[in-house]
Amino acid sequence: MSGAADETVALTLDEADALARQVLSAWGLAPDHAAAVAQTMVAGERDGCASHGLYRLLVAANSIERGVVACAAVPQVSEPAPALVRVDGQGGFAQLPFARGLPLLVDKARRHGIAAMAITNAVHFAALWPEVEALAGEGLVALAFTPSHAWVAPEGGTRPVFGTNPIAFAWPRPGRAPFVFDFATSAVARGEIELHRRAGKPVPPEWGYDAQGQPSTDAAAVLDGAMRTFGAHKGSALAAMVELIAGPLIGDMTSAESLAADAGRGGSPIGGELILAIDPAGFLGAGVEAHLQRAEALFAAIEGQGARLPGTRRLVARARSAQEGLRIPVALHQDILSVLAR
Ligand code: NDP
Ligand code: PYC
Repeated sequence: MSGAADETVALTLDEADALARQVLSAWGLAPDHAAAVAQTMVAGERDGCASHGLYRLLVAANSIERGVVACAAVPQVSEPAPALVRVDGQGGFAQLPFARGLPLLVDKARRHGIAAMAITNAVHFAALWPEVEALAGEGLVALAFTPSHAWVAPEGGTRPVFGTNPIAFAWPRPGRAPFVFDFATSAVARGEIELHRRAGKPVPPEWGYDAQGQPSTDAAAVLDGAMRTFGAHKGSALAAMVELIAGPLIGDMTSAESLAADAGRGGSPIGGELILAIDPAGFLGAGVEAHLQRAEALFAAIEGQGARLPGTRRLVARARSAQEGLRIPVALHQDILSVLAR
């Protein structure tokens, strides 16, 4: 431990998992949900994604407290078409529906070359990379999209319309970890602004507007106002795409509808997620290995000039956490214990 703001508590990965399950169970989550949700949060913390790590225990407890989550929901898996999987989350957290639909999605992608899974009616608070990474672990190319709550202004406006709407992609690499990226279409994830607010730190003015539509460096003011998309009109268009393909296309809510359904309770977004899985062997047949090797030349050209691949920071953090365990801020640890005691 060092100075007050930097003081940390050490946890092994197993201790973090046990703590997460304990908190989630104490808040009434059924054991299979608690296990799936804890796994995602610990993976986030392990990989250095603090905004979607153990901090999310506070977020999950808040959503449960506000009556947003069906704690013992039993996900319903169906097959609307030969290459489609639908998992109705029945109002529970999205992690268990993903796990329940995953084997069928993998099977369909292998049989048809491409398959899609829609998770609907689920509460989503998490990062998407664990899901696309799981599919790449099966040798599949994967994409995932989910809307959230209407917190983000379109480029050219200052009032929220879009969610923070992440897009994740994974590409399997022979003999090594997949190429993975996963980012919000907002300038930054909302969770990152929440962490700035907790730490009393200013945010860059390009992250958002206050409620009067003025650029602001006050994290709380931006949370009350509107976040901005990344990449100006380009991020704005991608945010709209996520609304469409993981909202109306799969029969679920847009971010504005999700926020309206929350009715001021302040819970996590509830709605849908679209996941696409593509088997490289579908187009490439026996040539699949040679073509995947050609992709390696692309990665080498990126790294060869000193640029880094997305995902490498996470993998370094993962290796460090495996060696050294986790360190979380004392204030977060105290807040988690308070939530456990409530
Ligand atoms: P970032 O802006 O930090 O971008 C993250 C991605 O960009 C990662 O793949 C990261 O790789 C990569 N990256 C970052 N810097 C570089 C660099 N210099 N060179 C190459 N690649 C780089 O993340 P966001 O704040 O946009 O999102 C964080 C998380 O929030 C995501 O996991 C997302 O899924 C989650 N989220 C979830 C939402 C939901 O509704 N469920 C809503 C919004 C966000 P690396 O990890 O290796 O640094
Ligand atoms: O950080 O923007 C975010 C977010 C929304 C839902 C889950 N995470």
